[in-house]
Amino acid sequence: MSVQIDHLLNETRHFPPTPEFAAQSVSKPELYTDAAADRLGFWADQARELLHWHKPFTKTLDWTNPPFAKWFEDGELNVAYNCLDRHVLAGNGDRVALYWEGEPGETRAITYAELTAEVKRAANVLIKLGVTAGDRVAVYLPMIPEAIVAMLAVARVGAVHSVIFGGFSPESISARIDDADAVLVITADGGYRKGKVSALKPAVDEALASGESYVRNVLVVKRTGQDVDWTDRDLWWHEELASVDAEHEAQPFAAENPLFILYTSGTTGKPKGILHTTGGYLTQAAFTHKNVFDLRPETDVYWCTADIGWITGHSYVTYGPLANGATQVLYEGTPDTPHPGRWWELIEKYKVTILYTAPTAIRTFMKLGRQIPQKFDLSSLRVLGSVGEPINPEAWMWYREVIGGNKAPVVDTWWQTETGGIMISALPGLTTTKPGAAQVPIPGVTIDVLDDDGAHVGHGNGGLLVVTEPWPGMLRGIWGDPERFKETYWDKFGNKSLYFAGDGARLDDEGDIWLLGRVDDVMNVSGHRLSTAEIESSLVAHPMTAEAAVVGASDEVTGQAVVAFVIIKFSHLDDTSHADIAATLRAHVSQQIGAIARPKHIFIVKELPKTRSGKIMRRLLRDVAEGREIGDVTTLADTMVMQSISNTMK
Ligand code: 6R9
Repeated sequence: MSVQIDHLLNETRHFPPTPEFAAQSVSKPELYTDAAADRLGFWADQARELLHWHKPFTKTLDWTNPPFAKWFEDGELNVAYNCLDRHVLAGNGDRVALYWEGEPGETRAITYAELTAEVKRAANVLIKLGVTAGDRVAVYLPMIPEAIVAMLAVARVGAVHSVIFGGFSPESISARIDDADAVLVITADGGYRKGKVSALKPAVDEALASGESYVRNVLVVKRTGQDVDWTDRDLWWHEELASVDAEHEAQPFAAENPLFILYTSGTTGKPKGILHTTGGYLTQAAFTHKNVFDLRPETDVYWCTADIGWITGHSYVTYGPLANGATQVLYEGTPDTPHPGRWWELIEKYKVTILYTAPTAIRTFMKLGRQIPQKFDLSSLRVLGSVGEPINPEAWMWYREVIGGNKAPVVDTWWQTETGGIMISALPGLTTTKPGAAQVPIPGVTIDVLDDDGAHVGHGNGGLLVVTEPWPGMLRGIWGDPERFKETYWDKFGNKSLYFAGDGARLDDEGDIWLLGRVDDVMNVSGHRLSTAEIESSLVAHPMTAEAAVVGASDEVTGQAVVAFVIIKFSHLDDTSHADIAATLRAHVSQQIGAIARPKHIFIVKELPKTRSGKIMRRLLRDVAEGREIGDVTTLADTMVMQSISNTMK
């Protein structure tokens, strides 16, 4: 980490908003002063201004039992009504909500009136299938409009969605279905990725094969038309939607009614079901989407490239943009299909004004060269956002110059599945930006950088990133595991109201925040969180493996890459080559967890470096994986182990 800090310390470029941008900024400087003067009053104002409350709240925050927060507790609202009906009632029904583009090239423009009508029917289908408020519904869909319709329909009837990323394996699907006791799964026959049809329903079938879940029905969207197996519990989405009433009146639910569970990797093997509720979450999603992207819903065309299987897809594809009545692009496929300029072609075609994407994508495009984006007219772009991992100053500058034509401000946004919405970011009309820094907490959020003892580190120093006060979009818990919720996030400093994010950060001389990456055993590969423990347990579940250690090694494009060191049982070493073993194990992890978790490299070793108490020293393995001089080995039980590992790799 010290190399990175030195490098960032040399970064002195500053980009103030242009006078024209500042003059028309959606965000006014009073946001900061108002929030500083009365933080809770500020959030209450935002909640009232940005959302429709069927029953107004009178209480803003209950924090009498930390870390369990209640926001806007006595208020009632309907999330889907806020994202749909009220825009239609306000006369904006003809505004396009989604410009959808399938990977093979089909297009659909869906207005707010049409989206509302479709969600009403889908809500009636859920009711017909016996889904009631509080029930959990799993969603396993590609990036098609029905994914958003499904989420909103679940929200509309007060049920709870658990969206499972389309790349996850049957085992990961069944673990999530079981953990949440889901009663319904919404999926598709398949989807298009990289020019090919990928199967989805067969993965759901396999996940449900044991027959032990509470799932009563599987609702299947016809996307690709491929053959699928069919059982009594399966129903076609289009047939069901056609069979129900078109009208559905949204009922209000309490502000703390659960909205969704989203699983994310932690430091142990078992993914955590992060729980979010409605009123506070939607307030923060809408507030940040409006102010961080300087949104003008009447004229902007917004595009967030995240998949709905991740939190960014929840807050900045579904909830924030639709609550704000924005027009957005939704794209099904990969950036390089059928040609490497596909994204830039879409921006030119739909005249996208706001782009929100991840550093790993930017670095991939940098590698391909600026001549590809330069073939397209990107002059409509006026705000660029980055999320998911630290953005290095080179990638930030390339994004600004090549994609933003040197005029569109870049905002680097730090947040997490747990925080629900953006927490640290420049506001493009107000903040002088610095390449590589997330910079300042958004108005109403309080952040500090502390040392291990909980003391403020001061300007110019590094430490641990902490949120010091509750915020409206905060997670309300880990599904079914309140103890793990407390231990993971709130026990670090012995003060139950300090939230420990798991990230390292540094304050520069001006007090701006620079994120430095995770400080725990969580890796960040292409902006996706993966747990070393989860991949290790998958590797040792294979009969060939005796022991395994996984580290995240720096990678030019993906930020980090999964590198595994495994000890193979003697009985398997004789007749199989190392290359074959590695290939088998990579396929095994891919099958157990999903392709994103597949190790980039697997090294077969005789021993692993361990301390005397038996802890694997991943720091040393990371040195090896990154080709560095091996660090201090004095705490190793056997100091020769590293020599032996380095020899294996030569
Ligand atoms: C939104 C999202 C959260 C983790 C987080 C941190 C990393 C996200 C970042 C960033 C540096 C940024 N992270 N944004 N690091 N700068 N702008 O990505 O949520 O998938 O839960 O990941 O991602 O390490 O702790 P999630």
